[in-house]
Amino acid sequence: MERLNFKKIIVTIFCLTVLLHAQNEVCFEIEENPNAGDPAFQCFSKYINVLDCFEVYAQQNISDEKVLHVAAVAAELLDNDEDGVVDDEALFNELQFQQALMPVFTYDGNSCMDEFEDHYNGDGVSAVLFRNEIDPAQPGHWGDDATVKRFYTQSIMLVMYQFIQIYLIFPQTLQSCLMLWI
Ligand SMILES: [Ca+2]
Repeated sequence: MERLNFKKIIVTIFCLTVLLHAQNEVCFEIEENPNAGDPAFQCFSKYINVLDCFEVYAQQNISDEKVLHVAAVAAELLDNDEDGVVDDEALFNELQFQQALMPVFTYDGNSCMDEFEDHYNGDGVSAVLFRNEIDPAQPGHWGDDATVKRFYTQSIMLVMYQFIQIYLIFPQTLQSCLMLWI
């Protein structure tokens, strides 16, 4: 039940919104897609593993700059003190457990997105990004860069999904926990 410290996770996520810097200095390298043989992932050629709990998959024609920006935003939000460890252990465990990932497509409804939707059977995706939604020069700026918003959507929805699953199985236990939080 410790993994479901939901209130703490939500508070942490919104606090980090305030702390997000205009630019970050996290360094990543783009790797080859480690799951290129999986039909759901075969159209992605760029890959970054962020802090062992969040993966970024991108199509070949997404610029390296944009792929690195997505990873850097995720890293900065997860590890605001930049010590290489996710600041919130509960959130780390949840993202890792769900095998959270962010697919980056060139545009909505393209063939890669169709393949992904047809073959992906996991629970680690709650949001996607498109090429024209990413602007490394204006991180988080409304109308220009949706990376921050999509990452929050992803994190919150994954935690909510787990929250609801537990509620369906152990409703009384969860209600007791909620009473303690109030
Ligand atoms: Ca940290």
